[in-house]
Amino acid sequence: MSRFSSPLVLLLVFVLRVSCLRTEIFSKFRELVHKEQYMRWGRGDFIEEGTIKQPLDHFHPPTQKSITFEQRYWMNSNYWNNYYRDGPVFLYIGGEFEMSGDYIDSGHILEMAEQYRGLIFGVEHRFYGLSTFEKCMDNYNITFLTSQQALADLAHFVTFARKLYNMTDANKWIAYGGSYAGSLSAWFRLKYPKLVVGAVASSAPVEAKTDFQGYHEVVASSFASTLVNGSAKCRDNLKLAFYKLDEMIEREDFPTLARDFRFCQKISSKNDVWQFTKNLANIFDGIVQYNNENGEYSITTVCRNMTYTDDTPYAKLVQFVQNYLAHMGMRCLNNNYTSFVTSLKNTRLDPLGKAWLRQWFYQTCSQFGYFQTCEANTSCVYSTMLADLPHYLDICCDVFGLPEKKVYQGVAFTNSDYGGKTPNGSKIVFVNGSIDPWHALSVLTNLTTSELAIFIPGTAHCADMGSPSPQDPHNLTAARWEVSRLVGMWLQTYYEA
Ligand SMILES: *[C@@H]1O[C@H](CO)[C@@H](O)[C@H](O)[C@H]1NC(C)=O
Ligand SMILES: *[C@@H]1O[C@H](CO)[C@@H](O)[C@H](O)[C@H]1NC(C)=O
Ligand SMILES: *[C@@H]1O[C@H](CO)[C@@H](O)[C@H](O)[C@H]1NC(C)=O
Ligand SMILES: *[C@@H]1O[C@H](CO)[C@@H](O)[C@H](O)[C@H]1NC(C)=O
Ligand SMILES: *[C@@H]1O[C@H](CO)[C@@H](O)[C@H](O)[C@H]1NC(C)=O
Ligand SMILES: *[C@@H]1O[C@H](CO)[C@@H](O)[C@H](O)[C@H]1NC(C)=O
Ligand SMILES: *[C@@H]1O[C@H](CO)[C@@H](O)[C@H](O)[C@H]1NC(C)=O
Ligand SMILES: *[C@@H]1O[C@H](CO)[C@@H](O)[C@H](O)[C@H]1NC(C)=O
Ligand SMILES: *[C@@H]1O[C@H](CO)[C@@H](O)[C@H](O)[C@H]1NC(C)=O
Ligand SMILES: CC(=O)N[C@H]1CO[C@H](CO)[C@@H](O)[C@@H]1O
Repeated sequence: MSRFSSPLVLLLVFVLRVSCLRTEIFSKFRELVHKEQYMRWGRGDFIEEGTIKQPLDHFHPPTQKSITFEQRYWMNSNYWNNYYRDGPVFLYIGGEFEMSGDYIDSGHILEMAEQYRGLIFGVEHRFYGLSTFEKCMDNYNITFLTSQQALADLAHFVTFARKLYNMTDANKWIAYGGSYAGSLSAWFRLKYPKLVVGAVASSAPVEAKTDFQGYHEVVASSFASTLVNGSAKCRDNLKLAFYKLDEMIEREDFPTLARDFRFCQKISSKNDVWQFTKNLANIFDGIVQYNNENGEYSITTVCRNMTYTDDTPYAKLVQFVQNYLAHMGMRCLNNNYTSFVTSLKNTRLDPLGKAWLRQWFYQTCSQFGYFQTCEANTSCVYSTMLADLPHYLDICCDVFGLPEKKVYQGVAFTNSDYGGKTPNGSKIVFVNGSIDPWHALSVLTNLTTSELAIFIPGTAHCADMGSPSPQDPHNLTAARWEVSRLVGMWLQTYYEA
């Protein structure tokens, strides 16, 4: 199993998987973060794996021809107080990634399971990992990849698990998740208050938004934040470097750009240029989003590299990107837009369960938007080539046949169904870090006495979900304490709206 592999082996695996999609850079980084965290904190608990049969469509009565699929789940019962059979149950909700038992073998959720002697379940999200089925990726079946269906899967799972383990109302459930799965956690409590007594929603972008300018605005302020060794100079130098880069693009000085940024192939269209600027943005986005959750690259390293005394900002950027590519084992930067779109259109099922880009792109086109633009009237530091919202919308149309109007409608429906930044729920805690670009779409203020916000200065995406470490800033430790305290309080209450 992956938990025993060495970092070197893992890196080799990444190298082999290099096909350098636009977001491939981002996925590699995300995966690395997860593995590093796991290698550092995994407990090696005994984890059981199982599957549950789910209907593809929960909202229409089943017929002879109704499609079902097997959804994977994992269980960690090492801390469960099952002697009296009244222990609480933590439901770790899977998001847009392949899940595994590793996810319920480390992190704050384990501390809470230990503290409250709880059982932990982890449930993989439909259409990700191996919770898939033959032909699920075609343009018809993928329309059942919605957050509403995912919540119904969870509701079915809770009912199933209660029966299987002979649980009663004395076994109180807590929903738990981060990022998109953090939104699911909040929404699960909102829509199914009789199944979970409370929810922890870490870095949850509960507001859907088509033109998500805020992401790159937070990235800019994170590079300027002295809490994490950023500075105004660092942010400004990045901006100057990208300004120069835009000038070169304007002049069509592609030979120089190709040499400086190690292009894999010649730029052959305006779309490839867009892909190139997106690739660069992805490098820095990953570093900010996972700041200090990954060993090598952080805002500290970027800002050190971007502010030393010699050289122009552009030269510093070139140097940094070259270092980064070498570190990630990438020989070159693949800016082939056509191959990117082709891969999004690929409906073949990945037998290894690693594929997630097509699925996630579908979810953004149909429900969430979240398109991370870089408009000139914002503080975004990157190339303004990325300003192009219509470009993202074209991809939705081209790949899934979803015209612009449908994208906007989907986003509006999501906000009306769940309530955007003011979900009308109770016993939900929203945890956010000031450095994390996603906090711009989350709940940052207390909405009511039981819908609470914890805002942690200086931390990145889902930092509170990690295992406690002596190096943690005081405010992160305090946030975990507060989450545990609230969970403890909710466990004393009844199931209620
Ligand atoms: C959807 O998935 C089912 C089950 O695998 C498959 O039989 C069907 O061909 C797929 N596509 C459509 C359009 O129904
Ligand atoms: C649940 O109860 C049934 C019937 O009493 C029993 O056979 C079964 O072993 C129990 N399951 C668990 C997981 O305790
Ligand atoms: C800031 O830089 C110092 C020195 O490199 C490092 O020890 C510290 O962890 C950094 N702080 C943050 C929040 O990244
Ligand atoms: C840039 O960052 C890399 C990676 O941490 C580091 O090895 C290198 O020394 C840095 N360069 C400068 C000039 O700070
Ligand atoms: C880009 O990718 C497409 C589709 O995979 C391929 O046909 C084309 O040759 C590639 N272009 C370059 C310049 O490599
Ligand atoms: C920035 O400009 C875009 C159009 O380019 C517009 O839609 C958006 O509202 C503007 N944003 C702000 C903050 O002014
Ligand atoms: C919020 O939910 C409560 C209880 O379900 C309901 O009574 C109330 O009218 C709702 N408020 C709004 C603004 O929708
Ligand atoms: C929310 O309320 C709690 C007290 O219940 C307080 O400690 C916390 O600082 C508040 N959060 C915000 C973001 O104001
Ligand atoms: C952490 O919170 C305390 C208040 O509890 C505050 O005084 C301090 O400035 C915060 N630390 C950081 C790094 O923001
Ligand atoms: C960027 C941002 O929205 N920051 C806000 C985060 O939440 C705190 C506490 O509510 C506000 O003071 C910040 O303005």
